[in-house]
Formats: sequence, structure tokens, C-alpha cells
Amino acid sequence: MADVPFIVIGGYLGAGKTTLINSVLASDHGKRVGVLVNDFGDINIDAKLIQGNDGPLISLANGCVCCRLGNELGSGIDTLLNISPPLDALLVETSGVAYPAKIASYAKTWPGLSSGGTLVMADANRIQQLSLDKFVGSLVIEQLRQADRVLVTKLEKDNDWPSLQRWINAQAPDVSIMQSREFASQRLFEIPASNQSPVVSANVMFEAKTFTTSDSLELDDIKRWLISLPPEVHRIKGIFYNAHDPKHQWVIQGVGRQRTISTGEAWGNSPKQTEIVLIWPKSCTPRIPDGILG
Ligand SMILES: Nc1nc2c(ncn2[C@@H]2O[C@H](COP(=O)(O)OP(=O)(O)O)[C@@H](O)[C@H]2O)c(=O)[nH]1
Ligand SMILES: [Mg+2]
Repeated sequence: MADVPFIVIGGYLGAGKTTLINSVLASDHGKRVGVLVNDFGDINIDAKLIQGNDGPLISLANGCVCCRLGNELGSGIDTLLNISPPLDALLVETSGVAYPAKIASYAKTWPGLSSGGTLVMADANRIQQLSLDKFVGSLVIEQLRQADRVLVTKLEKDNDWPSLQRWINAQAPDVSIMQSREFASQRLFEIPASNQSPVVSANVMFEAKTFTTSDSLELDDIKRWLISLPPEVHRIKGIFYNAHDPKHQWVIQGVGRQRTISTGEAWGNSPKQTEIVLIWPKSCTPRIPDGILG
């Protein structure tokens, strides 16, 4: 039986990893894929945001897959490898705080896996600024260096694409770079996997705060609270319940200063439960206003 390609999708918090996985799962590439999603924090919001996936999905919560999840990742891989008929590929979404090469190295030693390459996502509007951040800069640059291909998201007309490409290549010489709007899903299965060895630089510590309730939350209260959160909270994501629209989930997304609320999937049979996760570099110690948390 042929080994199954293990494709790693990395990149910093909010870069667009889950969005890419959703778009791959929704597109017509003819492959049966299994997905492993790691998320930082006690609740795996990303696993809940992956939509329309008829194939198997394994949720790995609570931490950075590269340092703490060895057994859970391994047993997730084995579960997916034991599916019959065999899957065509395994995709793993790393948490935004992980070093992707360490996870990609599983493919070298795990029976039944072959290396499917490492795609690292980079937010066109944040990557350069993040690289200068005293807490997370080295992690963000190391994530780029560990890529076989960098995929740039959120590119707008006013971004200087050639200059951004040059900048990425200065951090990660020779890496191939593409922009997400020109990236057909099929290309995910064609990443040239290199043989780079896992390099892990200084450990950056992150903290996550989780908020859950089964009470209905008012849209205006959520909006006020989101706006009041300081930018040191690098990532906000969650699903909330609003009794005015009892059928649908509402989705919160926050990356840097950008915050959005949108309607999500129907609740279906899942409990109408609000779950929100905030993530920040530990050393930042942001002041989190009580707002809805109170
Ligand atoms: N404009 C734009 N927004 C994007 C793109 N990719 C992701 N996003 C948004 O960025 C936020 C974070 O995306 P997500 O896929 O959850 O990032 P992850 O944390 O890396 O998994 C969400 O609000 C997405 O809708 C993109 O290519 N263009
Ligand atoms: Mg994600």
C-alpha cells in the first residue's frame, strides 16, 4: 500500500490556515483527505469552523502540537491511516504558535506516511510587522524558514507584492511563494517536500483564555467588548449563541486590530453554546476588559 502524503499547513495566528482548509475541502480535486486540526487553548474552535467536511476530522486541542501533543498527534495519524479505503492525503493544521518543521518530521519516521510538504501561510498585512515584534518575531521568521512553500493571504491592491516577495525571500531564501487568490486547491497536493531538518528556535510562550456560556449574547454587547480588547490579544475566535437567530451560530474572528462578526453554520444538533478563545504572547500581559466575560 502506498504511503499517504502528510501535508502540514503552518503560519502564525490568524494567517488563514482554517480558511484554506475549508476552501480545499469544498473544491473539486477528487482526493479523499483526512484533516487533523490543532488549536491553542482548551477548546478547538477551528475544528468547529471547518465546514462541509464529509471526510474524517480529528481535533487536537490544548496546545502547540510540536511540544506537547506527541501521543495525541500520533494516535490521530494512526486513526486516519486505518480508514478503509485508504485516504489520499492527511492535512494537518498546526496551531499558529507551532514550528511546522517539527510536525512535518513525523512524515519521515511514521510508518505509512510520506512527506507531503509544508505550506506556511503569511498575512500580507501583518507578517512584516510581526517579524519585528519582540515577543513573536523570531517564531514568525522561523515559521517562514521552515516552509517548502509560502502562501500569502489577504493581499490587496495597495500591497507591494514584488517587495513583499523579496522580503519573504530575504527571510527564507529560495522558498517558493504564491498568493492565496491564485492558489488552486490542487496545488496543495503538489508541494515539493524538502528534507530540511527541524530547527526550533527560542520557545515563545503563549497564553489562552477561554470563555463559555449557554446564555444568549446580544450582538451589541459582543461588538462593544470586541472593540475594547487591546491589540496585544493576537487572536480572538469563537462561536456564540444569539437568541434572536436561534438557528445559526455567530462567528467571531479577530486578528490584530481587525474584528468581524458573521453568521455561521446552523447549530443543527450541537448544543447552543458560546465558546470564545483569546490568545496572546504570555509576556504581553494584556488587560482583558470584563465586558461579556463579567
Ligand atoms: N481578506 C481575506 N481574509 C482572509 C483570508 N484568509 C483568511 N482570512 C480571514 O482571516 C481571519 C483568520 O482566518 P483563519 O483561516 O481562521 O486563520 P488561522 O488562524 O490561520 O486558521 C478570518 O476572519 C478569515 O476570514 C484572505 O485570503 N483574505
Ligand atoms: Mg485556524
